[in-house]
Amino acid sequence: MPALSPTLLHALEQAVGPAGVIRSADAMQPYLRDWRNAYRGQAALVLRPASTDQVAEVVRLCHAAGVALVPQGGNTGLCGGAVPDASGTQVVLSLTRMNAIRAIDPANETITVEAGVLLQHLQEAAAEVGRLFPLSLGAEGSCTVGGNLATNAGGTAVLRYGNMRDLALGLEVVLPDGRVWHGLRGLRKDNTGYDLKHLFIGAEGTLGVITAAVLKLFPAIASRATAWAAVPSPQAAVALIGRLRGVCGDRLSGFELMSRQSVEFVQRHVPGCAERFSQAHPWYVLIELSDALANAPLAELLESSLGGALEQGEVLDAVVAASQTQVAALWKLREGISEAQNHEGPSLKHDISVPVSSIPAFIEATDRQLRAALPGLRIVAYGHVGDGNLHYNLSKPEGSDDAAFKAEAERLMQVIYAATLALGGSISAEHGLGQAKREAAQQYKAPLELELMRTLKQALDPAGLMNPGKVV
Ligand code: FAD
Ligand code: S2G
Ligand code: ZN
Repeated sequence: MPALSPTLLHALEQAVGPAGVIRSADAMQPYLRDWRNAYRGQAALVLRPASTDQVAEVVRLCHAAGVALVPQGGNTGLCGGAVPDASGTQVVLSLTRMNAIRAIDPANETITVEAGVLLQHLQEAAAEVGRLFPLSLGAEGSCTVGGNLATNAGGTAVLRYGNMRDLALGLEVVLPDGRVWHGLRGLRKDNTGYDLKHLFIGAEGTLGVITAAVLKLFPAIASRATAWAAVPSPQAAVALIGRLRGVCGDRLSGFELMSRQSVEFVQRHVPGCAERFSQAHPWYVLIELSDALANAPLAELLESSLGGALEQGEVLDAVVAASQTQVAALWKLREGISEAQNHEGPSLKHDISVPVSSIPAFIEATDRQLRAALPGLRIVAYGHVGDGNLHYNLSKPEGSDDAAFKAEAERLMQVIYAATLALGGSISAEHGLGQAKREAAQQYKAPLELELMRTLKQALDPAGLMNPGKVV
């Protein structure tokens, strides 16, 4: 298919202005591959519009010319959803220039932001008015609000605040034909028919371009306590969640499980992540309590809860962080896993969820099957088990060949996803489907669900120009 016609190219450049056009092959490169370099593509053009009107004009022009668009935020997605295909005919639409915070309403506890605002900047803007925007994840310094909404991002505070879907009240969206849906309402109650925003949240750019959002704000955190504990098993970790929720209620704002393998990778590749205990243990949990009440006795609450767990054998060792430096070091241990995996060869990622109570059964059954399937396999199991979400990632046997390991991906994936479905779980808890899991979704989602998804796609994007090849 030919590149863009000179007429279209000129009209697009007119639409976004010289600062919004990236044409040279070199300058386009960062937009054509994902964070992990796992997905690469080609593009006819990269555009960086500065306003909703510019986005609408670009979408209208491309829709009229039959040119496909790939919306892109921070490009930290882990399913190749923001990467164009290899045809060189698609236009990447980067929202990163649309980074204005349009309004903050502390009394209504809402903030209105454009899609290109970085998650970290959103968190800072909320803090400046004495509020909290709770979404938090390892990529928060690079990912954007538009991408967070499009992937319905989760992260480490879901067990208390929910995922991005739960944090959004209103959206502004440019539809696949260029019309703008002005849905930026900051209402907690609006029962006037279908809740349209939820069509675009989690749609990964396949139903429209999110250009702005009204998001919820929460009371700022005035007290926080963080602990690192060694546990004998996933069963003990799940029992500990129950114990903590029983004692602390929704003050429990973080509960992350990490296998010994995960921690060893981080200690090997991330500076400043020393061993916490006198001996190695099979599993670790990172626990966080938080409260809007100043001087809440959270450290004492943690110490007494963990003391009881120690007596019951649910915990083998534990330390409550005594300073902000120690808190940061513990979170660095957790957030460093994603990066550390990259130094150990290909990381076959599986972002699964099962009922919290089924986490132990999933790990036990799947570990056993995989170790039989590929002796020496290194299983990097960790994540947000408070939400039943496990990052069950695989690294190659030490010293083995990358390509040979990648060739096992499909066979190992089938074992993992079959075990997930057998426990009533999902093959994608928080990262979405993108291009990485589009085929697996065809295999593992119910036919009726796939039919309904295609019906929605056909209704909203009949020309199939919005991020084709992703999700459905
Ligand atoms: P991109 O990667 O640019 O795009 C992601 C998808 O959204 C693509 O399909 C794209 O087409 C679409 N899109 C982007 N912007 C728009 C828009 N404005 N309108 C419509 N569609 C759009 N994710 C989690 O959920 N939880 C985690 O804990 C987590 N941890 C991570 C840790 C690391 C180190 C890394 C690298 C990633 C992690 N992620 C996690 C994945 C990723 O950060 C999230 O999916 C994030 O929401 C992607 O945001 P982004 O702006 O980078 O989106
Ligand atoms: C996390 C990152 C993805 C991965 O760290 O919580 O979402 O598997 C993950 O590296
Ligand atoms: Zn995660």
